[in-house]
This record gives sequence, C-alpha cells and structure tokens, in this order.
Amino acid sequence: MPEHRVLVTGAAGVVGKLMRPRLIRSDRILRMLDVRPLEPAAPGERVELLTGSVTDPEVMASACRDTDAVIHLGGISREDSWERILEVNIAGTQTVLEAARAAGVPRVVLASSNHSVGFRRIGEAGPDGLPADSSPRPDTYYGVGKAAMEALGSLYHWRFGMDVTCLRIGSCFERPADVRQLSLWLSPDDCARLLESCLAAKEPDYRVLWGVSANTRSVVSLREAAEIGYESLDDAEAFAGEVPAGVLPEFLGGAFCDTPLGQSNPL
Ligand code: 15L
Repeated sequence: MPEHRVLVTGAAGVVGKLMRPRLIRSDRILRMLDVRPLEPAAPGERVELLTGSVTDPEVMASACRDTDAVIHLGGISREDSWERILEVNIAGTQTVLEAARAAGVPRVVLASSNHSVGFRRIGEAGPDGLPADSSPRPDTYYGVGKAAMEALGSLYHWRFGMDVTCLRIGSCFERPADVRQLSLWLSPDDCARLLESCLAAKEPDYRVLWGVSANTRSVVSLREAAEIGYESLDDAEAFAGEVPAGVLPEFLGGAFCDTPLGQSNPL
C-alpha cells in the first residue's frame, strides 16, 4: 500500500487502545479520534491525535479530510438508555459515514458486535458455525444500535459504492474471561489481522463478518472472513485453564440477553 492515512474513532476505548500499537506501519499515518484523552504520541510514532465526538459533524468532517479509510470503533460499548444509543451509536454512525462520503473516503470498517444477533441460539449454529450474515436478532438497545450500524453501512455501500465491512466482534480483550468468551474471543493480534484484511480488500463491497479468533470452541463461521484473507493465529483454548468453570449460555449474547433494557451497567 502506498503511504496512506487511517482514521480510528473511539481510539481511547478498549479496542482502540489495543489496536494503536498493532496498526502502526511505516507507510501509514494513524489518525486517532476520541472524546476522551489519548496517550501522547511516542517519539517516532506516526499518529495524529484528535479530540472530539463522532456525533459532531464538524469534528467528523475535519477528521475525514485526507483520509483513505475509517475504522469506526467509537460509541457506547454496552447497554445504555435508548436516547444515548440513538444519539451516540446510531446517529453517530450516520455522522461518521456521511462525513466519510462527503470527504471521498472510499473505505469504512464498522465495529459491530455479536449483540446484533445476541438472541441467536448457540446450538442453532450447526457444524460450520453461525453464518456471518445471519439476520439481526439484537439482545439489547445496544444490539439494536449495532444492527442499525450494519444497515447504515449497507446503505452507504449500495448508494455510494463505499467499501464497507461490518465486524460482528465477539469479545476483544487481552484474554478471555469466562466460558462464553472461550467461544467468542477475538485476540488483539487477530483483531489487527482482521482489520488489515478489511483495509486490503480488493473490490468495493458490503460485508458482514465475524470478528473472532480460530477458537477450538468457536460457534460462528470464519469462512466469510477468510475470503478477504483473514487468518486467525490465536485460540482462546490456550487460556481454558485460567477461566472460572461455567456453562455456555443458551444465547450468543450471554448476560446481555437478561440485562434490563436501557440500563447502563458495567457488564
Ligand atoms: C460487546 O459488544 C462489548 O462492547 C464488549 O464490552 C463485550 O461485552 C462483548 O460485546 C462481549 O459480548 O463479550
């Protein structure tokens, strides 16, 4: 790839922080955006740091200027009130996509979530795992927001030819924390590999892909992600001895399926 600039929203969030060192490349300027403070640039680190909200069209217009791709990780990362999900996750995604379109950014990766299909039964997956494009069955307002994100991505692909990939991320943390995450873990290194595959995809398209590692206990399909070159090198099983004993929940969304609707909680 020639020298290029990638905008990462939500750069101070859990996934944003994990990705910052992993997305550095000699031919890339990373433009990191968040409402929260960001770590100052380390000596020689090719980053541009911006403060502002994905809900602010002016912030997004300048963030998208001279940018070759957007990785939209920003927004609320768990259940919250309908008003907040609507404003930050749904309207915020529309603001990001619209700013990208207006600035001529050809490619956007959207951080969707397993919670857009959280009420899919783990057992319904079949031997090949739940297909990446299973129709939405959200488990929370948060999950509805992610389903809306996917729909907005589809709109911007089919209207404007933008290359849009929605990643239904499982659980992207340093390590899996429970039995459910032994199935849904996305290792930080695999997350970076998957993002690189999205950034390198050949033809403009609209894709919905699972964002998980090649976990021994996986319940979702990685076939679709493999089609754009994603190869997972990690497996949550390596941590199986460290997670507390437990049983797999009935539904993919786990505890989100029982959390009171609209209540912000520390899940
Ligand atoms: C998500 O979508 C959340 O953002 C993250 O914090 C985890 O809860 C993850 O899903 C999960 O389901 O483990």
